[in-house]
Amino acid sequence: MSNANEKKQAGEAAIRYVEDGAIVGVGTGSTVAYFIDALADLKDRIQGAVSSSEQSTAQLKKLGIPVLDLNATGPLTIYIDGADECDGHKRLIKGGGAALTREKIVAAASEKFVCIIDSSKRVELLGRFPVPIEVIPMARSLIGREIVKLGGNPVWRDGVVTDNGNWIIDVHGWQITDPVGLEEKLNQLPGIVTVGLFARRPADVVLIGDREM
Ligand code: ABF
Repeated sequence: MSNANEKKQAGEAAIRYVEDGAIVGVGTGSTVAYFIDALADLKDRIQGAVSSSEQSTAQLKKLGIPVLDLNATGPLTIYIDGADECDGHKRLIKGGGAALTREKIVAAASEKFVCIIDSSKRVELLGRFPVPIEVIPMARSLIGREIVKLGGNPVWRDGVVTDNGNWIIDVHGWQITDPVGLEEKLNQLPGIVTVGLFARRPADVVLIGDREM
């Protein structure tokens, strides 16, 4: 099956986790776009959505799904999002779409994180996909030097500014045997806003196509 078909299957299968009356946390990316399309069919049965990016907000609003402020909603029961890589412990690399900061915020506010992917994202060891890191612009070179000390090859995603006005560094060359430890080590570095490792708080459910991992 093509990646696009698997993404569509996963996006549509995630609907089964949306309960009546829910406020749904919504991620970003092409797989999530399929989920948002499917969510539109339920829009009269849910209160609305909390979005993780301007991109998803635009699609939600175009389909008539109310977009709500996380400060007004309180904790969410469900968060649906994609990923760039997923290991056997449901730990993820995310941020290929440059939305990692708001994605991590909405995931942290949600009781259940359902990750929707195609089979090409499933890996045994995280790191083949370069780890996105959102940084405060003035800290780009400082963080780059720190990443080199940690054995990575930092590449500035030139020309990309996140919804929060920050920059992205993509880290190539890591074979991540301890994703939690690496996430915690990077989180300490001044200038880093968000690390694209979702390992301290992994997904709760992973759908590969329409199959639960
Ligand atoms: C988003 O989903 C990002 O974190 C990740 O980069 C992206 C995956 O994109 P796609 O679903 O288009 O493969 O949440």
